[in-house]
Amino acid sequence: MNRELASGGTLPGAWTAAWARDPGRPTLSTMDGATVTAAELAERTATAAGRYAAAGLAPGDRVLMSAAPSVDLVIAYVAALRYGLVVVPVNTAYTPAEVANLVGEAAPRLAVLDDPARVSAIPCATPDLAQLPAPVTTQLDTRRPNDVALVIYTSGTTGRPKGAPLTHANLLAGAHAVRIAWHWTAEDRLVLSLPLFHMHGLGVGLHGTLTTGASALILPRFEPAVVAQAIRERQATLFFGVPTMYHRLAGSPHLDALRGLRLAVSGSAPLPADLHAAVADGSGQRVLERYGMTETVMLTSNPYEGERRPGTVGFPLPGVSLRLAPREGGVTEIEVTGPNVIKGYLDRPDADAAAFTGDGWFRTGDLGVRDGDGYLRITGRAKELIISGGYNVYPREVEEVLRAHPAVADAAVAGAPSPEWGETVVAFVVPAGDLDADDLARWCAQRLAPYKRPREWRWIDAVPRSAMGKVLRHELTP
Ligand code: MLC
Ligand code: AMP
Repeated sequence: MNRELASGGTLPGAWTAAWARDPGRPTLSTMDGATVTAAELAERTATAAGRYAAAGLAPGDRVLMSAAPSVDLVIAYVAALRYGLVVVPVNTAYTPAEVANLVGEAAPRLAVLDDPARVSAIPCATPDLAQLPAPVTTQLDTRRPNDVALVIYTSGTTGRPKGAPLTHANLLAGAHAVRIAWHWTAEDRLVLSLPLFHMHGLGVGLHGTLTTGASALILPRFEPAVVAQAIRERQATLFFGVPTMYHRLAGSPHLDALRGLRLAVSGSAPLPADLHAAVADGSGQRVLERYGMTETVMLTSNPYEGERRPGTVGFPLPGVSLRLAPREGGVTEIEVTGPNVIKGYLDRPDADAAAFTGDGWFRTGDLGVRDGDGYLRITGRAKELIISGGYNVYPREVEEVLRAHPAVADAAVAGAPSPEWGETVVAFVVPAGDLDADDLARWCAQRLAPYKRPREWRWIDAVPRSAMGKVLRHELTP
């Protein structure tokens, strides 16, 4: 196996080495003209780390981060890792109740938020860390490969959220794997318009950039016109997006701008073959589709050189081993292992028992088959999950909120196909009294992030269930 994938190392170790190789290289930039060179990033993250130390945080403490992408957020994040903190990234769309739930679960010492009013139980700072005391000098970059760098919570299908602890070694293996596979070099310039609280934007976009010693143009949000302007004005070479972003680019007058890129990558949800074709027709760009997960960083990728086959996710990335395990009904589940894969969830032996095989392989919950010549095709999911615009919605979580409404006797949710979002959430409700969709929508708005809220409502007489009481989701027809 490639030495960088197998031997571990830490993210700050790789990043500071890259900065030292070329201190003058612009590493981060924004559309309003700000540029941060490698040397400046080294210095500004050291200063920010000194603020965490001055605030009384100690290496190993957790810090929750939930903010829109910005240079300040990247500095606060990199500084946290250099100081040895464990970062808990949280979706900015979460309601105060959802954030409070994670605060209770993760017990962070500090929250870094655009809007400090979103959290009340612990000290908060904005991404510029202005609320923290003046920096003190502190030790940096002392973490070891098997120390945890990130804990990302997934709501899971049952009970409490599951925390996936990703070590420096896991994340560095993931960053090197895509660096190697996509021929990423220090000369590359990535347009980064993905959120920085999920594996795609953080673990692929940002970590890949910093590990390679390349540069990223940070956009606060995805907008086709701004992405096109960024590609043209900054001679960007790379763009990474979820299928919804390609759908919006394809429906805009800005698709042609993708022509200027060296590589456009899609992931986090299936890229429909007709969208792949529309992007190719309108921009000449043959989008490279890859497959990954929070718990495993990236797993497979279509080839950089050679056929990028629509409807498939290609081959295992460097360092990743993959096998197809037979399941009931003649289907096969994708199981993986490698230096990129977590060893277990935080304090959840029940979840570990379900997610890992006896010989230590991770069950992805995704079903797949190989084409005759080895391309992996994802054919479905063994897990109960709806993916909307690249965000995961766990049906159980939405159902629990609906069932808690006093005028709901029972409820179930399912994903309906959507050209824009991939899937959208549809609710099937058995009313127990007078009830309309507006009441339920208001109820959900107080408790669930917008992307989890049902977009359509169906009134039914009974939720179809198995003898064991399990919702028969395939019998719910959106
Ligand atoms: C926003 N909305 C969504 C939504 N995103 N609804 C369903 N699904 C989503 N994903 C809501 C908004 O709150 C708003 O609701 C309405 O839809 C219209 O919003 P918008 O302004 O059009 O949306 P926008 O803010 O532009 O967001 C769309 C998007 C965003 C595609 C840019 O969803 C996004 O950044 N997705 C990327 C997710 C991602 O990074 N996933 C990676 C997971 S890691 P209202 O009620 O206000 O009208 C992973 C591993 C791997 O999966 O392999 O990568
Ligand atoms: P998350 O838990 O947010 O990391 O989401 C991971 C899940 O996203 C995977 O288990 C897959 O179900 C899905 N996924 C990621 N990339 C792809 C892809 N290219 N095609 C299909 N599904 C994908």
